[in-house]
Amino acid sequence: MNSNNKAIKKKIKKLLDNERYQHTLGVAYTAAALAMRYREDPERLFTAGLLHDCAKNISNDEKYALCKKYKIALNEVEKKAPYLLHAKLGAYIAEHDFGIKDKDIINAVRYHTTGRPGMSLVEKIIFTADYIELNRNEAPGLTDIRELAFTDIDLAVRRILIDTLDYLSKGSRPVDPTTKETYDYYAKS
Ligand code: DGI
Ligand code: FE
Ligand code: FE
Repeated sequence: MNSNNKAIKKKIKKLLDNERYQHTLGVAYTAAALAMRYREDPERLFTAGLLHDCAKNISNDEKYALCKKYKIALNEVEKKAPYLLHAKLGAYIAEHDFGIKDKDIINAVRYHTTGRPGMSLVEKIIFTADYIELNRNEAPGLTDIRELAFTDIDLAVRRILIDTLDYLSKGSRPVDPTTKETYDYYAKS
């Protein structure tokens, strides 16, 4: 691990509770492994993995206050579902508090929950690693999705979106418009 990632890891440990930190390390190492598989830069993906949930342990009130302070625009679903905010807010924190300049890393944090149409490889890897890392063990079909992640990342993304929309349709949580657009782009038909 390079010194930059060592420093980010230290800082992230202080921002997160232990469970979230263990998940974060799982995402970072899984993303680095996927980077090796797809000939991306593993250090770069490790950074994105470390940062993806950096805003997760901020309270809902504080998240809304920070979005207002940083002038981050919220859609109607985000106004009602504060847990979705950690992605957008995390991207801001990654850029401004951690000094990340790599737009791909910032977008990977920003879209890790909803995905977006036309994701880059870096974004697809974080989206997928978040779903399959070792501490995740509730989603159905994980064995298949984990294999797919290392054989065809686009098929993995497609399958995760189908399963996520299916899961959301069975609950009462509102679906973010970006999640729907991502589903239409990667999984419809
Ligand atoms: O922060 P994590 O828990 O590591 O993971 P995450 O940021 O991907 O959040 C995962 C949850 O987000 C999962 O339960 C599915 C849910 N989710 C994804 N898209 C949407 C969504 N929830 C709502 N309400 N609306 C969405 O569009
Ligand atoms: Fe998250
Ligand atoms: Fe996560």
